[in-house]
Amino acid sequence: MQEAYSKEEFEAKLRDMGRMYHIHHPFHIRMYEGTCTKEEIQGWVANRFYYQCMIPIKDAAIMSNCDSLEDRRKWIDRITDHDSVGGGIEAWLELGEAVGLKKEDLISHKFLLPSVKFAVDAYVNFARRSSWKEAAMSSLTEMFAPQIHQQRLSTWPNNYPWIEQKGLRYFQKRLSEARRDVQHGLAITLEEFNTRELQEKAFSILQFKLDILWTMCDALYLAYELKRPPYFNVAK
Ligand code: AHQ
Repeated sequence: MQEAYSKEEFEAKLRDMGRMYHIHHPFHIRMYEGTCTKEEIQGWVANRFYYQCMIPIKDAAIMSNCDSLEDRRKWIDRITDHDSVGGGIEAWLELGEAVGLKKEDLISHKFLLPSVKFAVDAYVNFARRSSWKEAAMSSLTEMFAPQIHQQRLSTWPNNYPWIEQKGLRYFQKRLSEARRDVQHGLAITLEEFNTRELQEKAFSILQFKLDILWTMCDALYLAYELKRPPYFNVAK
């Protein structure tokens, strides 16, 4: 096995994988270009709610595997960011209301597509069964997240004037939280993935998480843009 990349080279290669981030998925491109229909936006909000609900479960799984007090003290912030009163889960419910969805339809996951559920559950189960350090570095897609949150904040008001502005609080909130998460996640990754073999493993883990985000967009594209939801052509 070749020698390890320097920390700078390793970080640069991780960041270069951003070319596969779901900001480049046709569904997201249409979203910020402003050509999504109300139904497509609602479908995206309803399906992403399942992802948001499972993030704290995923992070609790990492906590349960983490034997480092120092790292648990930081990682717990990710759970409170979502679960606390006024936190991310509540902010996403406000987003749901702002796009015209009923709260009970979000909470019941009435519109959750099977492929979205499978992708999200794959992420949670990965976190449960992996070492806490491998699961921690899988969150590094958030290196690219501030850009996508800012893009929504900058384009939705003009593109989708029918969405109440207060619904965008979630994206505003994530700008700083994602940056804080990445500082911690990147420090763990650069420190712990310090052989070429471990660095190659890190690339494959980040690819797995990029695949999860991309697959979620594929499911929405199929169901809402191509109007081919599961069983569209057979009686359910
Ligand atoms: O809202 C998002 C969020 O809370 C998280 C947690 C983090 C993780 O632990 O994997 N990833 C993540 C992401 C959020 N929003 C996504 C988006 O496009 O709005 C981006 C996503 C990520 O990049 O992983």
